[in-house]
Amino acid sequence: MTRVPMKCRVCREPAVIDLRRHNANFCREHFVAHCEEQVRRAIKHFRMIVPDERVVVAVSGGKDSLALWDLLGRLEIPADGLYVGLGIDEYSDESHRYAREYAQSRGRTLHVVDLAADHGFTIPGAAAATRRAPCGACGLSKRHVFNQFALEHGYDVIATGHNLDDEAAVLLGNVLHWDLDYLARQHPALPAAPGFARKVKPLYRLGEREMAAYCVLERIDYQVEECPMAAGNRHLGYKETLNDLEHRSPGSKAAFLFGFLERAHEQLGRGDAGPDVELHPCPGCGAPTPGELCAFCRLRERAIPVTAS
Ligand code: Q46
Ligand code: ZN
Ligand code: ZN
Repeated sequence: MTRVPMKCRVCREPAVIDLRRHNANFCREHFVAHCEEQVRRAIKHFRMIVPDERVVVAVSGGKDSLALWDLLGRLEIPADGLYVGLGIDEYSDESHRYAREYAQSRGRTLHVVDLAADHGFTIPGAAAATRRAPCGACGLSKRHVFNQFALEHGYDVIATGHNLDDEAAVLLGNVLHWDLDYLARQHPALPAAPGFARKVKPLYRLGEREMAAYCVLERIDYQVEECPMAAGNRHLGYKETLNDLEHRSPGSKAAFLFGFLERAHEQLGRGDAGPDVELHPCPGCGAPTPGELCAFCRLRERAIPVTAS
């Protein structure tokens, strides 16, 4: 049987990728246009970024954040990058190199905050001291550093590279545990609040495979290795489950996530701290916190200091 070559849905030229979810194949040019369109729609639908706002992209050196930075450039949304050094041995050094090389090759500004140099600890050191899964300490540290950096440097918006697969996996975890607080806070655009910059996820309409293809087609070199501390991260299991489902029934992931955003999220409120929780500046770093020291400062106090590790 001869194989019929795939043709681009738009121009009928040979296609380079098939997207079963969209029931479409695309050539390189129209695949890039498709990615651009999905990001444009996301930004417009949730008013993620309005003209003249200052945007900082959380750049990890992986495919998603570099593709996001690139796509914002295509949409003529100027954005700087921020790389956070987590101190995860060669993995962090390499990731930093990919982020730096992309920034240099495109003439973009990449800021760097290094947990070891700037805060005296690393993620492995924090995980060992707290005896908890490293991803918890890592996520908390990244959120804190991005937010503080944005506020201190006058950025209005923090854009992260979370894609459709990431968001659907997080949603599955939150639904399995019926965690209403997390569900309320799961949204592609979290508004700014006193002490917090707006946080947006312009890639939530694009899947992991699309982002990898975008980087390959646009010749963006990225960190392909998985983080060595990811083992045991329960989201990986949720992703596999959703991939099985998607394989059997293309479009399931998008239906799950988009249905939640369109039909369920509003019923949950916006997931702010609520009127009864009073926030005050953390004595260690000034970030708003309901307790004495904020969670980041407590982690920093408990983590094994870099010099002793
Ligand atoms: S970097 Fe950090 Fe991820 Fe590594 S330790 Fe976990 S959260 S897996 S995105
Ligand atoms: Zn085409
Ligand atoms: Zn603090």
